[in-house]
Amino acid sequence: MAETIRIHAPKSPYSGVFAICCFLMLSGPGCSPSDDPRPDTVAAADRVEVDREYVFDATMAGYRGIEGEIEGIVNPVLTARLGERVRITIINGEFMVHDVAMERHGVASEQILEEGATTFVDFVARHDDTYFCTVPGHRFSMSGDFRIVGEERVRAFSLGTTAGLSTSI
Ligand SMILES: [Cu+2]
Repeated sequence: MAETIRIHAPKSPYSGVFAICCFLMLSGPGCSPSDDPRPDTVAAADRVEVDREYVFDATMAGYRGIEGEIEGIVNPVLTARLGERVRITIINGEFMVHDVAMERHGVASEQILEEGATTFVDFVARHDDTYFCTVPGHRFSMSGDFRIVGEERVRAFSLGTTAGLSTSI
């Protein structure tokens, strides 16, 4: 049926769109799983676009970067430009309660317990800050700096492990 529409109404700029819409409507429910077990709020938040995302393996030894320029670095300095939407995602590296919170931005993730569980915190970068685990006794080893950087500033890396890199700030 959709093919008939395309062939007999080729001059209308809308016919193609209409055919595509029909196709999507017909094929949509079949392909996309609609039985997402997560609550709507989490699923919706998950789909929010962010400008910058950092991913950590979280253990009592600290937040260890998993991807990008923070890979392998424990409690690295995170950076963002003013106004950017930032996400910090943590993956639990052990069976212990952890979370991640921003002291000044005033946001905190949910707490996770199981190894391999994941959660995140989203915020708009407004000022320098500190990220940390709110579980009592954890902040000592699980915290790091978050810094706003400008156009002229090279992204800061970690405090210790990349001290050899020449980052001009
Ligand atoms: Cu913790």
